[in-house]
Amino acid sequence: MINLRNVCLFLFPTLGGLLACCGGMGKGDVPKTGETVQKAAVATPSFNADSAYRYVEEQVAFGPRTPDSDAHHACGDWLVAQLEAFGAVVTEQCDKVTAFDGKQLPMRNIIGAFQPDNRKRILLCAHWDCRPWADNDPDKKNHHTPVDGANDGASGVGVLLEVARQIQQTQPSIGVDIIFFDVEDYGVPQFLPEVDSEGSWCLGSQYWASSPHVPDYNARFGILLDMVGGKDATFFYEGFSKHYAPAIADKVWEKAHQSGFGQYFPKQAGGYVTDDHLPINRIARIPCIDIIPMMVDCELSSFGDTWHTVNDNMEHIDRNTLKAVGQTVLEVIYSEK
Ligand code: AHN
Ligand code: ZN
Repeated sequence: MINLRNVCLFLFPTLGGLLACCGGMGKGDVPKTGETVQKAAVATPSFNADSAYRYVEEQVAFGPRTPDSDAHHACGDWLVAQLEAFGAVVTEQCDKVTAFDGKQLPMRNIIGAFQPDNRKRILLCAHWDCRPWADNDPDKKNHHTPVDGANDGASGVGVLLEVARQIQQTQPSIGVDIIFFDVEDYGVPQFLPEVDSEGSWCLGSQYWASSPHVPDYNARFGILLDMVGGKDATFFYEGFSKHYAPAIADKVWEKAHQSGFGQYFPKQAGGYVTDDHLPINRIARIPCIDIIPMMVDCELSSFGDTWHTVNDNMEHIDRNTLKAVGQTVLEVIYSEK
């Protein structure tokens, strides 16, 4: 599908000009006097939600990608191979990080760079690890069961893999870095209420923001995707995003509305969420927003009823939401000059 709004516009004042347009202007053609040629950004490709859905499914098929599990290792290798197959220059950041419980966890941030030499860049990110505990499950006996992370983890990564595939087919005017952060979801579980949870989330992004994969790394802005596959998700403005990156939030929500996905993106304030965009804003000092659901009518969590439960599985992934978010992100990428 061609998005007419973003197709290169040739504005001709005369019928002759119009005919020239229909005949097609050759490469070296010079517009006649009085004709205006407006160079537009690259036309936005169409985000394929079936493809994104498959990428979500493939991650979930490894099993829960909890830190240091076999599924985690295998899925990490697969993510690297996927990004490389899409033509990205891949860098891995591997190190140990210390969890709230004193455990030393192996961390593996995976970064795919498109047009690495382009100085005009944007950053897209999602976490790829799974939570080891379904501690928000209504049934207490599930609290120590790891989650499938179909929405919480795999959905954001799945959307970004499809974005990567589209970038390979249609190069945008800017460079794009896709970062899959590790160890986001090892925050203090609810069954340990006495432990201070501040700083226990987002260990991979804290690490990257303190030592980016490229010295003096910079990007115009960042977009974090977190839980972008739930049915009828509503993405209100997340509080820290509006605080640190108001212009980016406005740009993204505007693109969503222009693309026909306004129902997913109410232009209203939501709550503040500690997430991977915080270290990016506060430590790396790159304005970064978070696209994260805030559900008005959910009983178990404002992130949705499957959040940190054993129901965060493929049954609750909706292609329409993946499409709304993925197409919006593509519109943003391809409108950058
Ligand atoms: C807190 O619950 C403090 N932050 C949510 C971050 C998160 C967990 N995103 C996905 N899972
Ligand atoms: Zn989570």
